[in-house]
Amino acid sequence: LSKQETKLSMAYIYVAFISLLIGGLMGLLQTLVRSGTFTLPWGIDYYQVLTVHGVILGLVLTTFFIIGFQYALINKTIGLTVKQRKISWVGFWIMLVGTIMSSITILLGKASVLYTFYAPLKAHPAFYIGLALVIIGSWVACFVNFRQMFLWRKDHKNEKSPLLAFMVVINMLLWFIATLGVAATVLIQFIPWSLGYADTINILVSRTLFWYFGHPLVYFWLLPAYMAWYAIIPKIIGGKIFSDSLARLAFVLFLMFSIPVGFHHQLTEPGIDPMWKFIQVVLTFLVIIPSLLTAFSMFAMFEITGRKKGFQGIFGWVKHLPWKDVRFFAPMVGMLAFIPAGTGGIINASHQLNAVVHNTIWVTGHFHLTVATTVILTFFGISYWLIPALTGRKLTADINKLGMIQTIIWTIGMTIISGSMHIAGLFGAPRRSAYSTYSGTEQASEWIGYQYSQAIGGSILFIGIILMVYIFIKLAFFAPKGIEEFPIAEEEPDAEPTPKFLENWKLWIGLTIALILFAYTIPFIEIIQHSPPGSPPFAWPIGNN
Ligand code: HAS
Repeated sequence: LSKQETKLSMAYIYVAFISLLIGGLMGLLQTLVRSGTFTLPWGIDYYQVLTVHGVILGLVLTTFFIIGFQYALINKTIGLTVKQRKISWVGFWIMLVGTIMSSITILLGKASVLYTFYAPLKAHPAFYIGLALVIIGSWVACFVNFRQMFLWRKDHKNEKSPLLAFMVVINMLLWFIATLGVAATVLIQFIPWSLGYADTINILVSRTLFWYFGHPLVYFWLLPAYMAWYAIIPKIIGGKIFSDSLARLAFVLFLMFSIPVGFHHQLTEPGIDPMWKFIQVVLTFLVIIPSLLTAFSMFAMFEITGRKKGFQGIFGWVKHLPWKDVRFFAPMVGMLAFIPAGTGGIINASHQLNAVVHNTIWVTGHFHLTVATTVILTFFGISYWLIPALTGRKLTADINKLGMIQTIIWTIGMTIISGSMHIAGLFGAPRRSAYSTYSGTEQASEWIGYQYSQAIGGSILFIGIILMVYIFIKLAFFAPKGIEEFPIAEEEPDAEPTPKFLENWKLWIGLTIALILFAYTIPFIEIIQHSPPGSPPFAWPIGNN
């Protein structure tokens, strides 16, 4: 990539790694507080720390890393025009200003509302304005990617678009449609309310709009990891993409089914007709299918590559995998973690079982396995080749070794923390609570051992974070100069040609909108009808946190 192209992606990636350090430190502090052995100094509040942790890692790190990575993919596959690149920088600065605004508000203790910012918790208006800016800045990235794909298609009539560019456009479409919901609640509800222009806020509407965004958000995190699994890992292991059509189909299914499912986060909430909850649970089970397709495709790709290399027997192909190459090892551990992580997701989505785990720390365990293990380990795996490829340096054998150690530390830390969260959740331990003996109740005494384990896991993970930041600095500034491969795989030569309809954007966007309207219109009208603003319990006039 050219110097300018590199600069753009690296700008986003710097913010991501700074976020990792700050957010990770907050995670460590939380686990220590929850163990009951540590009190936060200088009057810092537990929820302040928890908000920094969730916002900085869940929203800032992920969004910045993903946009930076995706710009690199677009530059490498279909290229960005100079004009589009200049516009991209505007998006970056808007996002950065928004991030700084929201972060300062949280650090000053004026926005301890957690990353879901549920009303009636109320933050300082700067927090919501900052969030709105982050979203608006990210829309710039969406439109740059859409426009570039449009221009490319104009110049390449009847050609299949490069797989990775297609995937980036799907992920940005998913993000754009999803963020319309959170932008609506922030702009129409939260900002006027926090500024004092509105006396009340309709809580159920705000939560529904949040979760309309909140679930596709998790697939916005997951899809860049899938981009690497489908189109980068095969090259690293010396294989080919198993099926371009299957990969595109999986991404199209994510676009259609990841949005109309937000109610599975609201299954215990009153005010939503159970029939619509049921419908959205059915749709949730449909969004599991593209992940099952992905699992099938990965196994097939590993096996075919292994057999071509001459490995025999049912599991002989496992031996050919380059276990000592961190570009493969880190994402592979992420893949393996996704088997229990996805199983946990299916448990959450099952209505009756959700009643057991909802609002317990099981859910926190679930997302430490999904986003903090599967997705983040894949992002680390991407960093090992992307950063040297961008900065013109080499991933040396020594850094590779450090990366392997980092992956092992991360895996141990996450297994301990997430395992103990899952178990404590089944014993009823609530999520989002600081240390308490709950007036000495017997049930709460069962949880404390698991809280110690979380502190041990958190401490191990913090060592992993320091090591990862060290590796990042080495790869960005100090590794020896050289050429590192930007590994993009090709398709199997005997694969069937990809059907044209998979690139029928009008069809997929039309179906996505139709599904969203089907799943949300009637329940949304009912929510508004049943909860006119101003009538508790759905709308609260007061509520400073
Ligand atoms: Fe989830 C809550 C349901 C996936 C993240 N989820 C959350 C929250 C987060 C989150 C952050 O239905 C908390 C939100 C909050 O703060 O309240 N989740 C699901 C379902 C899936 C799922 C059905 N979640 C994810 C992913 C996330 C994520 C991915 C982040 C990236 N989740 C829920 C529900 C809740 C929830 C409820 C609400 C709970 C409540 O009550 O509050 C599915 O998408 C999972 C499908 C995945 C699979 C796994 C496929 C396996 C693969 C790996 C194959 C391995 C190979 C390696 C090939 C079926 C692809 C083999 C190699 C060898 C060498 C052998």
